[in-house]
Amino acid sequence: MSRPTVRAAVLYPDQAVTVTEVVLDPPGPGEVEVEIVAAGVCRSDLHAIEGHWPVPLPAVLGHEGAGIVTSLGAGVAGLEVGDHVVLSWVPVCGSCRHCAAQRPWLCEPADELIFAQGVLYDGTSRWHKGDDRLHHFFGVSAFAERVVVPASGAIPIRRDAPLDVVAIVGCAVATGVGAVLNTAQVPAGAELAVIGCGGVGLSCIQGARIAGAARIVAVDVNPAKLAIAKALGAHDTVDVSQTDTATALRDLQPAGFDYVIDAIGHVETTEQAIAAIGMGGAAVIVGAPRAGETARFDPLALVDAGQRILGSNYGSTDPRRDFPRLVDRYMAGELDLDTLISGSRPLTEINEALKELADGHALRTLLIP
Ligand code: COD
Ligand code: ZN
Repeated sequence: MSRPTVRAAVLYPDQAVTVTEVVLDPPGPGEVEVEIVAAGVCRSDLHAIEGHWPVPLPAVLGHEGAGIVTSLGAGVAGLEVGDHVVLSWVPVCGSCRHCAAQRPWLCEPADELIFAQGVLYDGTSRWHKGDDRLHHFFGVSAFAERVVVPASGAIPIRRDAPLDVVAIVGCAVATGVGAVLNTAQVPAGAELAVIGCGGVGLSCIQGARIAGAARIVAVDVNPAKLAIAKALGAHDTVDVSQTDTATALRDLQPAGFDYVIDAIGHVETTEQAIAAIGMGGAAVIVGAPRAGETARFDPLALVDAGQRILGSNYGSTDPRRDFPRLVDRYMAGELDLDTLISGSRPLTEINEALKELADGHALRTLLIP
């Protein structure tokens, strides 16, 4: 009997992304199969293509998506065929020390197997092309018609939410809103700046608006992104295409900010974020640099001013707790997801979608299989 194939976007070691028919094995114990309704294109997909991080290749790309459960592997509890799910790129083991300590975003086996090796929990992959094994990407591989993921990575949400909108909850929105509400726990009245207004940075701005921040300053090099930041709740915007970010932020707020979020992850933007915090402030590092890069800061100033540098991994998100809440906020009109979605394309146009993100024309493009 021939094995079932699905259309998927594969990143090959020569860094070409090709949409092709691949074999998807059925879900094993503790896994589920999901039919993808929509998948968002994130800057981290570009990082993988550009080789900034070590990623096992070839791999079926994509880490932000939503769909409908089509089949359950043995022993899966808490999910049913037909459930609407948003996919999580930290499909937790549920029993390591970080999971036990309610820090599922730091799940150790997810890091060691799912990220580092591009396989599922039994150490193997469900993806094949001919005799070759393809890897999973971030345990999601959303750029495909159907996927197999650990059941802990398929988060059930209410059925009246549009799957082709809430798909972006799984990365951009969880990462950005979570950095503000979970990692930094920004209180009402705080003064805050966000460097970088892509899908993630704009989600930070929305998190700050929800938290009741008294001042939200958006920083970008792209005026179009700054206009969207303003519409989503920024009180002030700073175009740093011709000026230094740290100086511009000091001019705007000489005493420094309570929180400055780096939603880009260049060494310079991380250093700028740390330089722009005030007494008792915190820099929240959301964007990740290329593997091996290091940033500099003045430890004496940090100690004198009682400041903190916080790394925010996945917005310190507990997907089972936070995804349904984020979807509820969208449905209640408290969180704008529609503005973050700049367009949609068929999966076959993935390279066009990647290009429009790289050249700054897109925010989130949805790929529809
Ligand atoms: N100064 C100000 N703004 C800048 C600068 C600069 N020097 N350079 C670029 N920008 C702006 C761009 O104009 C753009 O608006 C924005 O920064 C970047 O937006 P996107 O849409 O390209 O990026 P996002 O929002 O999709 O992703 C940003 C991340 C920082 C999350 C991502 O790149 C990253 O580093 N991820 C690693 C951390 C992580 O959580 N990874 C896992 C999944 S995302
Ligand atoms: Zn992402």
